[in-house]
Amino acid sequence: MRKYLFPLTSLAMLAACGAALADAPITNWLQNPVTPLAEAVRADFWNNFWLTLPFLLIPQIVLVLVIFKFRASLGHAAATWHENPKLEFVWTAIPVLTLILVAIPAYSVLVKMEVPPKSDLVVEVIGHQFFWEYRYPRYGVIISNEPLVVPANKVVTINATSVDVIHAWWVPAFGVKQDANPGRISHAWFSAREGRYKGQCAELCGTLHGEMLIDVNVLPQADFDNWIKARMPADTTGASATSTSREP
Ligand SMILES: [Cu+2]
Repeated sequence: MRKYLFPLTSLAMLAACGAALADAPITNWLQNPVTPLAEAVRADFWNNFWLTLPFLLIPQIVLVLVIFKFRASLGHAAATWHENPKLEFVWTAIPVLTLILVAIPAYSVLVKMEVPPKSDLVVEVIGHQFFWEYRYPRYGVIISNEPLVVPANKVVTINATSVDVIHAWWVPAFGVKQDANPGRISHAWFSAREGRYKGQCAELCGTLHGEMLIDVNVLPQADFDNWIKARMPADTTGASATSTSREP
């Protein structure tokens, strides 16, 4: 009985881990995507997961089988042969092919991220130690230390920068994580479904880095128009505030 103790304990531990994971909602470790970009990132994640999973499983399974099947106590002598060009060719070609299958869709997601479509709204995101400032240049509105408000299902372009050190504007549900560098403007974009979303500065920027939280309220267009009108400086409220017209 004692010789089965180790394999049996291992199996019991594996089963316990499996049961614990099966109960945990997947959103605990990967937030649900609410933008086309985040959906593309998620699809790419699963593509890579399934493509690379066999490389983890097959060698481990073969290793365990070989250890048991060819063990010395069954009378097996150690193998003395080496080199097998055919086998080496196959186990080089399969990873190369897999890497190509990983790279092609990943590159197309990268291009999608880097090249924003024509934007409906431009927001300037400015990182400070230790808060976020948001500017809506089209409306002359500047806010800080409060949620970013944007219209739903519209292309929002983020121009990110910083006044001090490197920060990063990260909202997982949007599939957006963009560095905000001092002296440089970097770009990101999203088109989100209605809702409230959370994020966090993703670049260690000092003692209160952990307090640089991000809240985004994605409102229906009409609600966004009302919100922005209420925030506009008095001398510009007479101007047209229809945010559906496209930004240059
Ligand atoms: Cu930070």
